[in-house]
Amino acid sequence: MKNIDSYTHVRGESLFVDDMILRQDALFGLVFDSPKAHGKILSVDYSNAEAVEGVIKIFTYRDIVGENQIGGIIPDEPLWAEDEVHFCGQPIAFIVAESDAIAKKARVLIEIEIEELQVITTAKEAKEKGSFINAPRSFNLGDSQKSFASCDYVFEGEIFSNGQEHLYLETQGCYVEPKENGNIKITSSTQGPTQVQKTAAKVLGIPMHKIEVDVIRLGGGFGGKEDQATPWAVMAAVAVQHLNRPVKFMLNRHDDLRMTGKRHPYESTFKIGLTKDLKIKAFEVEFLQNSGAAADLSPAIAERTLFHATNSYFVPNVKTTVYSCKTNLPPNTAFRGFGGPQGMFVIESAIAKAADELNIDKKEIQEANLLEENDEFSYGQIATEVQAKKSWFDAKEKFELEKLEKDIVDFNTDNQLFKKGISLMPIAFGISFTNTPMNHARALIHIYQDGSVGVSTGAVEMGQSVNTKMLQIASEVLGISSEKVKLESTNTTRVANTSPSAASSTADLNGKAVEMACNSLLERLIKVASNITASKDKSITFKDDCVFTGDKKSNITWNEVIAEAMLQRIALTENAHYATPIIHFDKSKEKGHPFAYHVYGTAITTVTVDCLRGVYEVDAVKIVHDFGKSMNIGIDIGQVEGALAQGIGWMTLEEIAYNKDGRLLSNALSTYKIPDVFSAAKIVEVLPLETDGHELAIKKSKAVGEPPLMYGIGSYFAIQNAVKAFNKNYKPTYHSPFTPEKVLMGLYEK
Ligand code: LUZ
Ligand code: MOS
Repeated sequence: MKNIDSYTHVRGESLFVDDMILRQDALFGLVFDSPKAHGKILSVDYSNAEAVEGVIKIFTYRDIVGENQIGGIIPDEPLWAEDEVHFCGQPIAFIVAESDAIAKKARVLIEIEIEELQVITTAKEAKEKGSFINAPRSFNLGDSQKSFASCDYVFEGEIFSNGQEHLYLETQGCYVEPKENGNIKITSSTQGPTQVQKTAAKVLGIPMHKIEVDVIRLGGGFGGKEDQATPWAVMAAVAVQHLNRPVKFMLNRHDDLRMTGKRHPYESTFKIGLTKDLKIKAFEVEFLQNSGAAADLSPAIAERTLFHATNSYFVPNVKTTVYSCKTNLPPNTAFRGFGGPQGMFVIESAIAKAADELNIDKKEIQEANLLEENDEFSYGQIATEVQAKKSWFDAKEKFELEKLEKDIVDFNTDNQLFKKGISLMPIAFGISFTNTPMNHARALIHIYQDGSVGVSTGAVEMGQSVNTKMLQIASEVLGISSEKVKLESTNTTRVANTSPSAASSTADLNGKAVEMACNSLLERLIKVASNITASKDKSITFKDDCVFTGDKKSNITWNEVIAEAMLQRIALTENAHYATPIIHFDKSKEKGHPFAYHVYGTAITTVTVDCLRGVYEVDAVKIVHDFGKSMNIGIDIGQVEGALAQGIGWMTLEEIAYNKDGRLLSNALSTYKIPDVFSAAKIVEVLPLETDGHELAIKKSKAVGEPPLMYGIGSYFAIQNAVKAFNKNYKPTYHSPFTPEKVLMGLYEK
């Protein structure tokens, strides 16, 4: 089944926040933000800005009726700064005017005096100065310290991975309208409607039931709208509370880049110990996460880094520690993979370093340590239904690795100025929110009396096609055609208390709830149908909009059954709640079974480096991926392709740069490069691994949003291998992104 939004998408008819028709008296918002990364606010003079004709009001923390607090995990972040600022771009005030242009004109007239304080921009600096978000976390398995003594080889090193800008096509934004009796309706481009509702209620000092949050769809989220869509919606809501007029607030690209957090940069140090037969016996890492100026989701992201620190390998002795380091950057936040990619890059680098030192191929170490059935992860979960080896050997065989390698050797022998490189990248990614209480969802299904069906869930459509999957489930379970089913917007008055659409878990959690609700409806309808057809309940099924008795199609239609059910006063609405069974985690011991299951796969990446210019092309990425039993292979392969491009971008081109004063230098698309059509892999081949799927995955179709991003890590090592083929003196470093500048330096390193 194709994406249900494709028709309106290609015609430009799909609605986003920015397409909403505004009330005639609507106003427009704009943030005034800190020009300094750290300091005391001595004075702010709004008088010239307020005098601009068409400026209605400039809001500050003084206008907040409830609490000036938006921190989700830790209450450490004000909506608007009070007397201190902690990052460039930190919101201080909110200008509401009759137009965007007027607000912009007013913004430059605000005068601020700041007494500057010391600025920290790197995690290392923060650690040296003892500047942390919270206490460090540590996972332990076996005894790494003791095991190093009995290792044949021990290597140490330093790793850096840079942040990443989400660059959703649609910037952050919202439209907020006053309703009667102080009620407020927020339309927001958010992955977390409940987070917006809850935070708005707290800041406005009103109960949650007075706030309705509606989400039509997002033009991309990638984690950037899990927590960080909230402040903008809350600011507009504060203005609506005071002015009783609608406020629209879309960030322009420049403001969005400057004010929002990104993927966390990590600085890490590792120690890896191996035996002669290349088994990794011990592994220690200290991760320094650059969290930015407030917690946001950093503690949860740090935790996921620890969960994925050994990727798809079994290591019997592990000690991993992560520090969430407080710096004067915008609070960094969720980004597809949620700390997992940063963890995996470190162990892949450690293995690469060991292979370099031992003068062997990296894949020999990788292959010798792949997870097997019943291996234990450092956090106590026992690996089952493991596909690490199967995907690895399938990839080698089906994509003819030996031939690929030989072609590369031949090419490199024949060519002086172009060199090719290849690498293998296995993945194992845990599915579930690592915070167990978040793993739940609900669905509300109405069957209307004409037989058409409306489905509401907590799932947010952000281009990942989750609505298509929800529709597929409803139509399959009820046995009706997809035209009979409509997906409603995501709305807090229809489905309440939702977890954000995140953690690759949205289709699993919400899909299971849809399945349960539809099954309950079906039970009732089967009774009605069995009466009409005078046959036993057990023999009744619904298919193709008709009633079947046994295997025989009856002449009774779905619509007739619904009409009869109405006459019999049968409830045609159902609400279901799903909470993932089995999972648990004990933070006091750092042990448990946090994930419903893991997703596996292996990618083979080949690249060509232009050794005069340092530029490179990704020739091909060939992937064997564990979809389980995909319920929509077109959508799922689309997710693999998109995630791969994003992962390659993170590893190669995308370079976030702040100066020493904490100002974002890569603040436009002229200075921040994401992969375009020319730098995307020339060939992407995706072969589904043949497996039975997993019971806890919706229709046995495994989660697919985040895991394939980490295939992109393969591009880093493929480029390294090409550089090595050109320059025997090249000393590999593990400092991503591997930009053309760095490649060029490596090519001519003496
Ligand atoms: N968000 C979250 C996530 O709140 N918890 C998670 O475990 C998670 N994992 C991946 C992406 N977003
Ligand atoms: Mo996320 S990184 O919002 O799944």
